[in-house]
Amino acid sequence: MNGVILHPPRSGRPRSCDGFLWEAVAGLSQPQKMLPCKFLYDEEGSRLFNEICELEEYYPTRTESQILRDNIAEITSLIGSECRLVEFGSGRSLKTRHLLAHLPTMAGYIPIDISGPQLLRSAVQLAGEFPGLEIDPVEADYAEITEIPDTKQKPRRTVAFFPGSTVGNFDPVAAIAFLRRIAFLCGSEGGLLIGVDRKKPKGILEPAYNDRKGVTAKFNLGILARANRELGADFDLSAFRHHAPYNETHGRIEMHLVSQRAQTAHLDSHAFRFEEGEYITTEYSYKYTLPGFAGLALRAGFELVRNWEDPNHLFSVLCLRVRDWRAGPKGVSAGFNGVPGKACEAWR
Ligand code: AVJ
Repeated sequence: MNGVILHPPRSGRPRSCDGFLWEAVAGLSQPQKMLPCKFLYDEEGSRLFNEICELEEYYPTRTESQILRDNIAEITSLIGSECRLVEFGSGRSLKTRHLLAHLPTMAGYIPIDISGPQLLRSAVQLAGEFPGLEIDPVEADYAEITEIPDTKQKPRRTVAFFPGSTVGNFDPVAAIAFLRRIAFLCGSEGGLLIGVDRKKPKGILEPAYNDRKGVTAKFNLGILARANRELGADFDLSAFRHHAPYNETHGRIEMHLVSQRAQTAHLDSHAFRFEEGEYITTEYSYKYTLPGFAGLALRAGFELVRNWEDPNHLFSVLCLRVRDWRAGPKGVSAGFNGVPGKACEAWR
C-alpha cells in the first residue's frame, strides 16, 4: 500500500479488560448493584452497538451524521488545517470520514477505542481510503488516557472529536473532570467537537433504548454473558430482563438488568444475592439542555464557539475552544456510573 502511514496500535495503560473481575466484584457489591458500561463493548458488544446505531428507534447516530453532513464546510473550516485529530471512542470511525474527507491537510488522526479488533480493522480500512494520512490507533479505555501520541508532522493544533453523545455515559461531575482532561491534553490552541444528546420527551427517549427488535436487550445482557465467559460467573441469562427507563429527576436513561426472580449468582469466590425485581445498572446516558451543557463545558475550561442542531432539536454538535487548559486534569476520576476511582482505592 503506497503512501499508507499506519502505526501498530499502542496499548493504553491499563488495558481495557485487565480490571473486569475487580470492577465487576466492586460494582456488584454496591448497595445499588452496577457493572461499568465499558465492559459492554467487547467484540460482540461493539458489533451489537453498531447494529443499535442503525435501528429505526435509535435517532442519535443518524441525526448526528446528518448534522455533520449539513454543516461540514463550516465545521472543517473551524478546525482548520494541520490539526491532530483525536477521537475518543472511535468505533468504526464512520462519522470521522466526513471530517477526514473535507479537512484540507492534517498532521494525523488518533482513534482511541476499547475494542482492539474493531480498532485495527477500521484503522486499516481508513489507511486504504486516506493514503498519506498518519493514523496512530490507541487501544484503551479513553477515560484512562493521559497522553496523546506525537505525530511525525508537528500539528498546528489538537482537536478532540467526541461524537455520539458518549459524554452522556459520565455523570455530570465526572464529565467535567473528563472534559478538563481533554482541555489539558489538547492545550492552548485546542478544540473540541462533541456530540450531545438533548433533553426530550420520554416518548422519544425510551423507545430509543428499548427497541422492538430487542437488539439493545441483547447488547445489555451481553455483559452477563461476558462475565460468564471471561470470569467464570454463573449468571442465568434467562432470569434477567433488559429495561431502560428515563429518570426524569437526573435527566438520564438508565440501562437495567432486572432479576426476574430471587436468585444468587456466583463470581470468583463471591455470591451475589438478587431479590425479584432487583436490578443491576449497566449504563447511564445523560441528556442535556444547551445551556446546561455549555455551563458544564465552561467549568471544564471550554468556551462554546458554535452549536449545530437538527430541526427538531434532538441532538447537538458543539464546537468548543480551550479557554483554560491549565485547570489541569485534577479531580479526574476513572469512575463510571457513580463508582469513583477514589472509593475503589479505599477498598483495597
Ligand atoms: C455509546 C453512550 C452513545 O447512550 O446512546 C445505546 C450507548 N446504550 N443504546 C447511548 C447505548 C444503549 C450510547 N452511547
